[in-house]
Amino acid sequence: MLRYIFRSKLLWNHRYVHGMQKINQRKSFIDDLFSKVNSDEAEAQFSTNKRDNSSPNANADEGGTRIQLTRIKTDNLSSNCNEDGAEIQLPPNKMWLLDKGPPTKAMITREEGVQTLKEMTFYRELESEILKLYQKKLIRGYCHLYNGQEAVCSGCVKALREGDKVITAYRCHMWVCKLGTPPLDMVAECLQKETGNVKGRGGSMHMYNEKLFGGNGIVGAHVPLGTGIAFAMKTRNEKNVCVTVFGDGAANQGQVFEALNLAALHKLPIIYLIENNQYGMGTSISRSSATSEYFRRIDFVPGIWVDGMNYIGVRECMKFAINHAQEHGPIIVEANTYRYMGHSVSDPGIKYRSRQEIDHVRDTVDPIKTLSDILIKANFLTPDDRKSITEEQRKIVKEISDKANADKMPSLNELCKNIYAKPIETTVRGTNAFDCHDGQAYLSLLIQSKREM
Ligand SMILES: Cc1ncc(C[n+]2csc(CCOP(=O)(O)OP(=O)(O)O)c2C)c(N)n1
Ligand SMILES: [Mg+2]
Repeated sequence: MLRYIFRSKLLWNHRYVHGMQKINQRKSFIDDLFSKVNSDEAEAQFSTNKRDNSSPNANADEGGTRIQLTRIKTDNLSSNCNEDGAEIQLPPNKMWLLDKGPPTKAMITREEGVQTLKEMTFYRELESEILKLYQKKLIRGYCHLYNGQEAVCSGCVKALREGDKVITAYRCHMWVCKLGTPPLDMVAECLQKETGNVKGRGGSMHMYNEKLFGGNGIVGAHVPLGTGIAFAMKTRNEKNVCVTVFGDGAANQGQVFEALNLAALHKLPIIYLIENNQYGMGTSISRSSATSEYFRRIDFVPGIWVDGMNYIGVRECMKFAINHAQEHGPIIVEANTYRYMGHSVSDPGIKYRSRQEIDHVRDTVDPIKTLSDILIKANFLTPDDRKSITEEQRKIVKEISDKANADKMPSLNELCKNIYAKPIETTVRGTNAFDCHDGQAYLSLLIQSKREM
């Protein structure tokens, strides 16, 4: 029934846009979509972007963005389990300038699987809590949520070795925590409390720790920085890599190509990890990019496309990429993923795409669902366990949120520290940076100084 309503709605919208002539073509496309999604080896394609009718890209010839997300095969899973864990057949990676790629099969143990499921559930719940804090006006300024992309961060961080570094853009909450900052400090930073990761100075976009060089707000600008980190590693003869994470939108920046050139020239130990979440703000990849095959955009740096909704696939791909970068130099990894929320908390996220599109991705290839399906099929988990994990993580998140919220804001004196290496004069013409907030006091000071003149 749902399938029928959904299909009718899409056909109805389409009638206005393209006319009757294309309906038959569209109908068979949607049938095709569902028949693929219903099978485990499905490649879920979706095409509903409302504003994409004018796209010059051939990808959009069905009237919208075509989102390609892959589901993992779980049919024979229970028979592929032993005491070491379950063996998973991974969807094939696409490759560029590489003879060999990541393995097509990989193991996951019960312990790792359940732990990762808890962790991804935790961050999904935590981001949703952060949205609530923003809606209550407790978080101010920019705030970008990661819901839907969890498997990319989890899989990547699992593959890192001691000493490897990461730099990312502003969608950094999960990254900063996974790389060592306690979630309480991250939430406190979003709330700009003195207990926050950078003592309330940075907010949601600017957080750091020993392994993470930020949280960076300017699109693409951290890509040369990541390249510099890899350059430092190489010059110091350290046997480590820098994972430089950026989006599909940032991938079109000129400085990215300059960085790629330098990285290839110097054979730097760097992985350019592109989180292709299908949109840069309200613009879909088919409208922004002449080719959306980000992993093969440049003919002197190899690349791999990986299903970014599948933790195990990302983990294996990143292990391969790390070895490659260490041995041979730069490599691009494009993780195909999806963001459920709007671009930032102030974007409802449904003006440039439909709710059906979001629901469809959530229902078919969600990374948490994908992993829990695998664990259930492997008999590592029951559906009831799955429910209790969500409840348990929700409780932990609420405790963290309440605790962070009860912390103090930094004092004004504290806030102005460390802006200049040498503190500026505190008093200038009888006033200072803090006394001007009271308009009346400022005015009387002004009047008095005029009288004295
Ligand atoms: C140099 C620069 N241009 C524009 C912006 C505004 N802006 C912020 S995020 C964004 C889209 C980036 O999209 P993408 O790289 O795909 O990352 P995502 O938000 O999807 O994670 C834009 C244009 C900016 N912050 N910096
Ligand atoms: Mg994007």
